[in-house]
Amino acid sequence: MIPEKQVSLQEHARELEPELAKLIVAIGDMTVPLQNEFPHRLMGVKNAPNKYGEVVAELDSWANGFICDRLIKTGLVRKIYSEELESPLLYNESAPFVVTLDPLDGSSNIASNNPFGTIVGIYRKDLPCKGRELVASLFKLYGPVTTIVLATKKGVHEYVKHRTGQANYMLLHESMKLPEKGKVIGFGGDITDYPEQIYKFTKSLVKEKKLKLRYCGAFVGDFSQVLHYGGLFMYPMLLNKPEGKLRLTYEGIPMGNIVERAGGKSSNGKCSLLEIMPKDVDGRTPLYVGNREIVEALEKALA
Ligand code: AHM
Ligand code: MG
Repeated sequence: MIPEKQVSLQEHARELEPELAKLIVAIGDMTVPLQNEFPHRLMGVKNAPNKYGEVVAELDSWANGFICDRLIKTGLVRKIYSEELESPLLYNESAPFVVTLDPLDGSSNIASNNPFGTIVGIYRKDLPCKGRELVASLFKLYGPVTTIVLATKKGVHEYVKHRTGQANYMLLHESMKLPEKGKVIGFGGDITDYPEQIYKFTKSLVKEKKLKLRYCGAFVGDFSQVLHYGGLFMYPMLLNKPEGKLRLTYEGIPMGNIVERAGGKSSNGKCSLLEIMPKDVDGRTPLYVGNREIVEALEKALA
């Protein structure tokens, strides 16, 4: 639903508990200084790989430091778990929230100027705990326009950053729900590494159900189109990587919360991503998110 009058994120967040609203507004306020640095940090990689042994883009590493610093300065965050931190950052034991962070999802899109984003999970409890414990989760998409999609118990709302005016983010879509009929499919990983059932299922979505393949290479971008047009995004189990690529805590759970609150379904192939008790905060998971009936059919095909 598109709201009739312009409502800022600050105003709209008044429906939330005040300290949660404050944290979310602070996350929105980080956008301008963060984006101002993008042009200066498009090139280069860090010398040391991250904890997954992956090459880290200079922008990814800087964004992680910047966002962690700003989160700490809110005084509302007691611990940060980040995809780009070796170990969690315990800062203020009396602060209310524990935050998970993928500072720059889709970092291989930096060099080609394709979309990338930031994924955040907000808990009151410390990890490990199931995704059902999330108080809120959101992603920012730095695309042609910058958006925040926020999921709380009040629903899923999308805000867009305006270039002028005092209030930076304005409500764009309130109480988002996935369209009933899915239109698009996006999938990561090498198709030749897909198990037969997944390959067949994917082919049937394209050939029989006529879903259109649209893949941008950043989970945030591919997820956003599923939210708007309906369909499926997956980074499945692969023959050589049964756990897939995406991380349960930093990527799967926060986005699983958004899709489920928008009426869709998340899965690791067997159950909801929000029902898994993570054994390791850095663990990976096969990931399937989208319209409920599509994800259920996929679970069936895998059973
Ligand atoms: P990143 O957080 O290191 O950028 O990795 C996650 C990204 C996702 O955004 C995207 O869905 C996936 O990796 C793409 O991987 P691939 O290039 O293997 O398809
Ligand atoms: Mg990342």
